[in-house]
Amino acid sequence: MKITAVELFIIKMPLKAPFITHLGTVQDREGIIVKITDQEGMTGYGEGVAFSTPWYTEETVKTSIHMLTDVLIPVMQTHPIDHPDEAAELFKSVRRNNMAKAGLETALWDLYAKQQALPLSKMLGGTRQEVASGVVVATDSLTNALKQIESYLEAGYQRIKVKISPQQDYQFLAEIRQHYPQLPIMADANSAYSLADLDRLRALDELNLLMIEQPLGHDDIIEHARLQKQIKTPICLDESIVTFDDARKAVELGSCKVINIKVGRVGGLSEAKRIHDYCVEQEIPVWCGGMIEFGISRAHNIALASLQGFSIPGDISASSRFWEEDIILPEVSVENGVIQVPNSPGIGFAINEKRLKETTIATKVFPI
Ligand code: OSB
Ligand code: MG
Repeated sequence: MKITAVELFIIKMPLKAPFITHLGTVQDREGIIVKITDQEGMTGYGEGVAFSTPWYTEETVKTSIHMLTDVLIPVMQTHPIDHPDEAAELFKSVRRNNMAKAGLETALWDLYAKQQALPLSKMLGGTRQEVASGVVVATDSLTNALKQIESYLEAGYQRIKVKISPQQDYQFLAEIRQHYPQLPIMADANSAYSLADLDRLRALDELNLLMIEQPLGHDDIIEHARLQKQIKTPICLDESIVTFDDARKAVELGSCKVINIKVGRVGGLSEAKRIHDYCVEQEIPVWCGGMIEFGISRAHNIALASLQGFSIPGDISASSRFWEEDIILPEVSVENGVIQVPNSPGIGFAINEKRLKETTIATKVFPI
């Protein structure tokens, strides 16, 4: 791919409103923007989606920077890459650190698609011209939740996801269900329960939820299989699916009926596509998860969600869901519940250089 440099930008932006889960609150988002340049001066962009603290996975912004700087970029310096699929192969010698890997890998995909003058969605085999958009409500107040839902429905979102925990589940959801009898609602527990909570979880069956995401352990597939046999609501796995093999084992065991695919969590677009292809074969619906991300990652998500198996509206919302001003141009926008898939080469969004500059807190450059 004739790569000449990799550049990292650590950026930081406040969220419009705190994102509250039982695991903690995100108020300021740090992220890593990866820029790869080729001999012709063409550029590809990726985003490392680890958080500042290890609440969702074990990675953080600091561990990602360490991995990129001391391990992954040095591998690229000694191994020329002809196709982005080779990155996953090259990085196999490094255990996990999937978000750091994905930051680089997604930048390679953007650059490769631009070199081939093809939209990234087409490059990945996507066929959808628009992707369905859903949004997440993450608050500990019912009043706020109802207010937010009202405004999201006005903005056209097709599906609402609500963060739940044993402190905030049946009553909270039942109230929302009462206000919106027909609304597609799903719940995300981020591992807030154990099998001892079977009765609480079974009670949710009557609320007609699309699915419940990751009720049990973040690394479990055995107990989820046990739980799925005892509740009607389909289980969707998020945290537990970190590799293609995790997806295969979870489907074989019956641990879930739906899978949330996040590019960062699984180490890049190549692995995300493999999981997608397998799920299509197994008739397991998938949707694209979100990481409170900036525009670069949003753009990669849109390209991925253009693949046929993404049949459920994902957590791909407008830039304005979280940000006063995003780092891409145009910003991601939702109209009539959908996001248009760009037709220009690569991710199909330009960098808002002014915004990138004003949100950057550190940079590093590596010649390749
Ligand atoms: O569990 O899906 C999750 C955000 C950060 C970390 C984990 C999760 C989330 C979300 C998606 O719920 C939020 C979004 O980006 O829309
Ligand atoms: Mg989740």
